[in-house]
Amino acid sequence: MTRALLVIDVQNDFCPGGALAVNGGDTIVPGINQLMTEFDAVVLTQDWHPAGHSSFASSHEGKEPMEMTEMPYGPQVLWPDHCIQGSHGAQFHPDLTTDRADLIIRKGFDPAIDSYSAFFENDHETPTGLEGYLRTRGIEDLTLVGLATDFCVNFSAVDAAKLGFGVTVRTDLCRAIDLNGSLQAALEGMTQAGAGIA
Ligand code: VGL
Ligand code: ZN
Repeated sequence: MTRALLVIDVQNDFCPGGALAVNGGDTIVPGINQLMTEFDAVVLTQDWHPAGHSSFASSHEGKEPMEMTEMPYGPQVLWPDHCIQGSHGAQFHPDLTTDRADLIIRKGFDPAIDSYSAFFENDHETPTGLEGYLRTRGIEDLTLVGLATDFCVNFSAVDAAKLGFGVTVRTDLCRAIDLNGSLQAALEGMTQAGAGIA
């Protein structure tokens, strides 16, 4: 069995002081670095938006961050501007061991579609290419850690389980945004999809 560690969006903007800071986002970094040594492969994801991205509240007249909007692909939370390509906020947390990564996959670069999942954009059909990468490397089993539990980790875990990978989410090495009960909903959704919550 070939096992990969999938490290979701451990970037400055999701850590304290960042544009979309997740409580305690930085506290998981040492544990993630340590866990990397136990896997055959390590993949990092990086939220990577062009300026003016359609998931930003600032791109929608009269909308505030954390309000909802309707996109052609369904409901979408509007976020503060974050993880803009090339910015400091889009860089990995400075203490994250990026040297151990075999692959860094960027997502959210299409101005018109947000991408929470490491596998598909939020239309649930445009692939990022990660599935093919993992399959061609013979990877069958995934452990997920990172930010945020209830958005990018959640969507990645559910998609991975649907695609037939064995999935474990190490919630001790994840932190959540928790918007209107989104953490509880995510834990239930991931369990229902067949992901193991550890
Ligand atoms: C994320 C909101 C917007 C995440 C990314 O990494 O969970 N959340 N973009
Ligand atoms: Zn984003």
